[in-house]
Amino acid sequence: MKKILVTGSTGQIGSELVPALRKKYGGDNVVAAGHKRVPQQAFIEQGPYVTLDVTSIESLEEVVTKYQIDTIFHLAALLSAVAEEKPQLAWVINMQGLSNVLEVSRKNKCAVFFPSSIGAFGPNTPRNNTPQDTVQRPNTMYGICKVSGELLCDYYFNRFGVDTRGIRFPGLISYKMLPGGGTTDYAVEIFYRAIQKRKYTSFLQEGTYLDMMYMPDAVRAAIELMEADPKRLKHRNSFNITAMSFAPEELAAKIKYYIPDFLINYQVDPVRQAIADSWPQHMDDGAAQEEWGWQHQYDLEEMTKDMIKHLSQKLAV
Ligand code: AKB
Repeated sequence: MKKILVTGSTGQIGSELVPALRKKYGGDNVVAAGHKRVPQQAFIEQGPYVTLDVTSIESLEEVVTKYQIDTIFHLAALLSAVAEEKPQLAWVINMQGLSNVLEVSRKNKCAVFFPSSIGAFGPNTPRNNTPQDTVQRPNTMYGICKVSGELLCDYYFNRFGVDTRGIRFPGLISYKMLPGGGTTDYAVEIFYRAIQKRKYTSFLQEGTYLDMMYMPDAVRAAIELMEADPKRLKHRNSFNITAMSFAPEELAAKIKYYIPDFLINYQVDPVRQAIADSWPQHMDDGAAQEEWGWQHQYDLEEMTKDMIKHLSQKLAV
């Protein structure tokens, strides 16, 4: 990786991936692309920033050729809950965007990182120890885009030799940027409310177990996969990875250790609950461990401690 483009760079993952890539490969070698959201000032100062609509193949190709890009981290996409509200828009952004990225990458010999998700699984998938290779029949627009995206990336690798690699991310927890419109967002919101208001109303019910990961692990995973020796990769799109699995009441109990008067209650959102109920509770990430040495660093304990420390500083409590 010498010249990198990150699409959707102002989102939850991009806001932390771009600085990590710039630290590793140099600020000038990482072009951050965003569309509607205004990027943080530091972000623009530390390297090139472009406004880019990934559904326009011409605009994408212009950026790739101008900056002589050889690797694209394609993060621009709508998340699960928003995609259920706007399924047609989700199909255009998530699928047309990816198809454009793959086609431009074929022509310009770029490698591609594609973030898939636990959403690529569905209600017929085994929910515990979800195997790397198993049934993938999601019943959400987000999931349909993710599983189609995995297949399209594998197609471009097998048919045209484009170096595509991907990860099925669990819910991602971070203090720098709020996620926008996902089902696992509760696991971030809860920290803000706990620190600011001492109470949180969860939109997922008690007992809803989902795979989760702290953002530093997620960012490291994306970089490590793209650095991995291709000869070791038996899979490409996409690898299961996880770090922890918990239900809302378990996260609340951990937070309560630091904020003893914190209270959680429940007002279930049927749409997001149905999405969560169709996703794995705990994936088997053995293939990622074996093929590129994946290991998480943060468990529930470590993540909660770090989130409370950094978010309290950020919110100046
Ligand atoms: C979402 O909830 O939509 C995402 C995901 C798990 O892919 N965080």
